[in-house]
Amino acid sequence: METGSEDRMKVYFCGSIRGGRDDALMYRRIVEKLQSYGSVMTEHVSRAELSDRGEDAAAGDRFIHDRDVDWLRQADVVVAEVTQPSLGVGYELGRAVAMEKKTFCLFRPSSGRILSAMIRGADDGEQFVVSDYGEDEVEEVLDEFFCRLKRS
Ligand code: 6IA
Repeated sequence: METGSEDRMKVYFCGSIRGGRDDALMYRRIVEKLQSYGSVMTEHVSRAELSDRGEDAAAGDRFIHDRDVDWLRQADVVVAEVTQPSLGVGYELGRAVAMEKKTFCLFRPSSGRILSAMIRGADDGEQFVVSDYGEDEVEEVLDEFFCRLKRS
């Protein structure tokens, strides 16, 4: 049975904004799946209408930074799509490690890119996990991660 929204797992999702919006549709799919496990604090990252300028007339960069770091602090789990390189996502992942958050990174080798050693090399198989996936299997890979998370 679903409990009140305050009891739901808080998921912090990271995806490129100013690093480039090529994977915005994949972010949408990931966020939709994540919403079946808990409440996604950074749902805006997956908005198709958000451009790589990532501008918000009402909020300056300091506001965005401070609010996001605060959300990160409150998160139960961090999920990042890391195929499109993004300074902001790399920064969030570094902060997540420092905060000892359970973190799951998703990378698509079919992009032809090679993931940064600082992300791939941070995989410890438990607290920080990097998983390669193909376009068709993202929901399945997320299911496996959250299944393991529930058991731990
Ligand atoms: O360096 P990047 O812009 O690619 O960094 C992207 C990451 O930083 C995302 O995972 C976000 O959590 C965070 N981030 C960067 N810019 C914003 C932002 N801009 N709003 C929220 N989080 C951000 C304003 C967008 C607004 C119009 C909805």
